[in-house]
Amino acid sequence: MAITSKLLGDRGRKQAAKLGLQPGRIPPGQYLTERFPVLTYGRNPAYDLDSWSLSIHGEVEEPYTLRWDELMALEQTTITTDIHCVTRWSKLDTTWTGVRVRDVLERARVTPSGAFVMAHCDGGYTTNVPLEALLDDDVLLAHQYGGKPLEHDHGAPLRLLVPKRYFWKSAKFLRELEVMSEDREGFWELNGYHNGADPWTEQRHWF
Ligand SMILES: Nc1nc2c(c(=O)[nH]1)N[C@H]1C(S)=C(S)[C@@H](COP(=O)(O)O)O[C@H]1N2
Ligand SMILES: [Mo]
Repeated sequence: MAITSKLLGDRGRKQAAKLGLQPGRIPPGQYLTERFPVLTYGRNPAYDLDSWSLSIHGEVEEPYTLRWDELMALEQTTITTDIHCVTRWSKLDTTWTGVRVRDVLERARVTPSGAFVMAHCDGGYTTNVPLEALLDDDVLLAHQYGGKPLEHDHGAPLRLLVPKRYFWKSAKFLRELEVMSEDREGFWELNGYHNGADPWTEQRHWF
């Protein structure tokens, strides 16, 4: 395991050198891909934008739901960022458009007890993130990738984007943000993935 990780780390470093990237650009144990791999547990859930909604609830004073048109009417942000999957691919300079999660959470007025968030998706996938991590500028409810509507495989109509964590925290087919007072584990976290998911310290698995 350690040897594999070291080799892939060298691969990433070599790639970075060849491309003239700064050495710290690729996290340890990752290699670059130009492709955009698809990783979905189960099938893509069907959706209908007319009946679609996103619900914000839990440890908040004002739980609410947003219809698609309401979400689109909120301030939109475009960011370019690197993404890192625990299966060891990283992709640089990916461009996403959507609404800042911070804005959506602010409107719900999180109570002082709120400290973690569970993302719930169509199809049953879940993942948990500390509330604080969702307040960053680069955390989006993303509905466009590379200037085009998200492909279904990549989470249409809406996905969470948390670039600073391994990509399994970036929940596709997002339908609910549940603010929690205590941490609970989501789908992959319950199945052996590390709760933290920091690519720079390789928080990959518990074992
Ligand atoms: N709803 C849902 N979201 C999900 C997943 C999933 O299976 N279902 N897989 C996660 C994992 S493990 C990864 S690496 C990324 C993959 O995103 P991509 O398919 O757009 O590359 O989505 C994450 N979000
Ligand atoms: Mo993943």
